[in-house]
Amino acid sequence: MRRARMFSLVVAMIAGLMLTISCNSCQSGKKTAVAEPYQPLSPAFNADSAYRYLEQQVAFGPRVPGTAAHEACGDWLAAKLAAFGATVTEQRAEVTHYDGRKLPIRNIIGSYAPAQAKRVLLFAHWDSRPFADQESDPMRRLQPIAGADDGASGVAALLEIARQLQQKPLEMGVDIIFFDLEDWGQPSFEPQQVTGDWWCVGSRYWAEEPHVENYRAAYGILLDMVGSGGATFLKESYSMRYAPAMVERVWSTAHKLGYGNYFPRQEGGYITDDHLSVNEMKRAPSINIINLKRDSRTGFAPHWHTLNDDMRNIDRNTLKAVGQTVLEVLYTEK
Ligand code: AHN
Ligand code: ZN
Repeated sequence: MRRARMFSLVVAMIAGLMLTISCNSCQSGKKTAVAEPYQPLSPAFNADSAYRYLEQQVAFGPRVPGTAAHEACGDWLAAKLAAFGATVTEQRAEVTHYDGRKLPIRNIIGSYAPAQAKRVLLFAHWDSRPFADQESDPMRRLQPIAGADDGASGVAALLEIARQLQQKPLEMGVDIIFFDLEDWGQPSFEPQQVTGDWWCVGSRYWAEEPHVENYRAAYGILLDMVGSGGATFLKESYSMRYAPAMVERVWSTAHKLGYGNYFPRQEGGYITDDHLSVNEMKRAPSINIINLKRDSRTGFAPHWHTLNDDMRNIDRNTLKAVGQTVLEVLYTEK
């Protein structure tokens, strides 16, 4: 017994010594051979959670302003923001559209630390387009789109960010705005194109009449079509004009996190989108993170404004790349 115990003690000592040596050598090897990986300061963005919020919006049916599905989804979005600890404000209005039709606007705003002077604005549109006017079949063009990517994806990422903001509060204020009536621009199949601004109507209404008087934020980030596989967020040109420093900060953060493939350092052209009025009215220097394609007919992904914009295109990895990048920008703010 004594000999056996002595033997196992010696074996344990030798094993321990070898472990120490190998550990020392591997550590010193790491220090010389591999650069220190970037250490994120943000909590982990849960892409499964974002995916579920996306599915839940699509399950209401097309979120076309004036429909029951739109109203029900709006109630659900406001309740989600409230459940995630935001102070919720709604802005309702009515506007006259290009065809003389009266359309309702319902902007939904969730605020964190509403009394803080320093603020950041995050936004996306929550309505979906009433007509799939990029379809080739004229009958199919009249149907509303599901808007999984165009609409629901940006909102889903922002809901997951809201959930994270509740769990790990920031000192600065954050406003999350879901803008309505972005996507009811006059359809391309109508022969008489009426002059006017028929896109991004909800955000223009808010930019002119914000929910808080003299509203200003340090910067703004718009998420538009951030859910499809193989998305490429080219540097949108209004973003470069109005907020070049933010473009640089967001793109370099994405590259540090390992999402460089989604954020090529290439310019993608001017896109009339919800960030335009926010910039023009000087509410916040704002950028647009939007999936742009240089080699497509429309400049967007092939499912854009077609009946194919449904769950089949949605890829959790894209939601993760965008969501984690935005979170990291927020949690590295000084
Ligand atoms: C225009 O095509 C004029 N603007 C694109 C903005 C948009 C529509 N984003 C999503 N749907
Ligand atoms: Zn659209």
